[in-house]
Amino acid sequence: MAKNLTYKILEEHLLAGKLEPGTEIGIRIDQTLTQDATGTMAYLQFEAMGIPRVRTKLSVSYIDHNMLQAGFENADDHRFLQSIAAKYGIYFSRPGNGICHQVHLERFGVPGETLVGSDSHTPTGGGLGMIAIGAGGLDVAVAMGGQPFYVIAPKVVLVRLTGSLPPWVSGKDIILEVLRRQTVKGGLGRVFEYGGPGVENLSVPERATITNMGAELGATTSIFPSDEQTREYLRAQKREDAWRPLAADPDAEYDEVVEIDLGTLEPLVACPSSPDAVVPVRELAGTEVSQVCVGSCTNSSYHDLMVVASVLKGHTVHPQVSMTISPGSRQVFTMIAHSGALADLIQSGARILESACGPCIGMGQAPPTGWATLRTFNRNFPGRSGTPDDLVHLASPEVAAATALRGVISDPRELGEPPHIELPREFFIDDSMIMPPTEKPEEVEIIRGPNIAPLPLAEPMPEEIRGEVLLKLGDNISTDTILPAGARVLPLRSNIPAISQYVFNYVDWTFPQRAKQAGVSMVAGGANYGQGSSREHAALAPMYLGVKAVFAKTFARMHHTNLINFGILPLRFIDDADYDRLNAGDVLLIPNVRQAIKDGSQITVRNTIQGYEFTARHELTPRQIEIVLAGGLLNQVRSSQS
Ligand code: MIC
Ligand code: SF4
Repeated sequence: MAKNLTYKILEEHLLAGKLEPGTEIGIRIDQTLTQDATGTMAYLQFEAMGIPRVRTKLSVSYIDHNMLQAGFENADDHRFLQSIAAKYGIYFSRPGNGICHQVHLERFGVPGETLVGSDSHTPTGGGLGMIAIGAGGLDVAVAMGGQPFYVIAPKVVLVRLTGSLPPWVSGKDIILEVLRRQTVKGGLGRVFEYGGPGVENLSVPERATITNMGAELGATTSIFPSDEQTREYLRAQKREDAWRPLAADPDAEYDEVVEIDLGTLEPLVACPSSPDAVVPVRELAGTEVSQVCVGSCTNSSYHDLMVVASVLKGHTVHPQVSMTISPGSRQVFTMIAHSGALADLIQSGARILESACGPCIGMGQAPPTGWATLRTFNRNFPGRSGTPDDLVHLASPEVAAATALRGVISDPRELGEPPHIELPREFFIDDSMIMPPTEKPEEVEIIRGPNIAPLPLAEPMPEEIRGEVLLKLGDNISTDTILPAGARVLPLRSNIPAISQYVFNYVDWTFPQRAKQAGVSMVAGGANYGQGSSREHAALAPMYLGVKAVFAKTFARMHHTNLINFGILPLRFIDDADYDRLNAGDVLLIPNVRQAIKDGSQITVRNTIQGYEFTARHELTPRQIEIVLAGGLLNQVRSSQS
């Protein structure tokens, strides 16, 4: 049977299960990546597994998120990560070397290989023809230990591209168009595979922008074929030997097809505060902004920054606008310096930040209250910028540059001829900031500062769960709402007792205290609960506070897995009326919960305050049932080793 590219690669890596959409499969993982905000926990978990050396082809640890060193915490974590990497066989990308996804694309990605990363934007690697999937740190730790990575075999959506992009329209507009049509819920259980004649006109960095922001669809991942563009990119990175051609069979079957004629696209913008609230830029033209930020793993390539520099050259950023530039990698930074574009940016008054996530994750540059900001990033969930009630717009580098010049959201097509920027024939290659692991692991001592707290473990699932519903929330609650990031909270990522004080901070700052008092508690949400990041802290910290079950209409993939990995039971409302009827403050009882989970997917729940019963559903695979009953994956891995 003719196969699509996704299933070809999955089949090559299949270790367990049957390749049928909707069923659980285990796949072999060739590469892993971590970043510093999720990495400390992932490596503490890896250490706890007692495996002497990673068993992947390649594992890389990046430092890119926790770069603001306002206290000792982040610096301590970086030391810890460096020593762990050396000891356990992991490459270490030093602070300053760039954002994990950009550097991984440049220096490590291999078409046809599998990559799991403790960051939701790991699918950036799909731009090179990889199956690259984001996951919680614990799943990455298990993959580093050579175990299969489990995922639900996806449906595959063909995004068929025809034609070519008009001037001033770029990869960001393609993915914004997909988000406009499919929404932040549309990718659940799906891989978006790009094909059609329009693909060959897109460079690897443009493709990577698209696969990167496919994360905002809630998709398992996104992928492009590996073709001459891929070869060209790898050649320019002096890695042509990593190339192999990969494509779907000509008559491959897909579960769904989305058609996009690139020629009809125009510059788009996602409005506050959801990446799918997409409208044409012209509809917002004239909206005043106080800030423009260029960067993030979505749009910080050499090409992206050269476009911005060419537009700004010889001009000054509008007096009302604070503009920031974060190059995606040291390679990009060096190249814009050599080309002179950096000087043009500095001269324009743009504020040059280091090569890191920076404002994307609220590590500085929080915008002023009540003012719109426009960013080339991928997420604009409420409060993520660091300012409560923020007004974050997401758009392409082209729109960002035009907006920075004029101080109001602007359509770049009004600027006349677009700059012509060629992809370099050779990128600047210097891997001296990537440290290989040591040959003598026994000589490496792990450095643990006071910020590294011991790992909390959950108790096995009790016989019954009785707890108060402390919060009832709406649809599309992101992990940024469950456990905020930002400059104050991120430094506590290796200290669960400390970070748990911030759970649901923007919604109800009394939550941690109420949860502690309650002992056992629950939370209820609407559709797509837990969308966004891979951060397992959004499950670990609630677990630490005593949350035992979360009810929702539907769950986002990574958060669903993270809840299970930390022994919290995710349950779906079968009937929306049961969601409507439930109130915060109700006390729910799930009797004989251990047996009920094993007996089938339907679980009877008693509302002891309102005096009625309803049926909820779990969607645990047999493997996940074992994990939840054991009180989490770490408990289960440990007991299976002893
Ligand atoms: C994000 O963009 O939200 C992050 C910060 O990169 C997260 C990871 C984290 O919370 O550390 C992600 O995307 O997974
Ligand atoms: Fe970093 Fe932002 Fe990308 Fe997350 S989305 S990895 S915070 S640049």
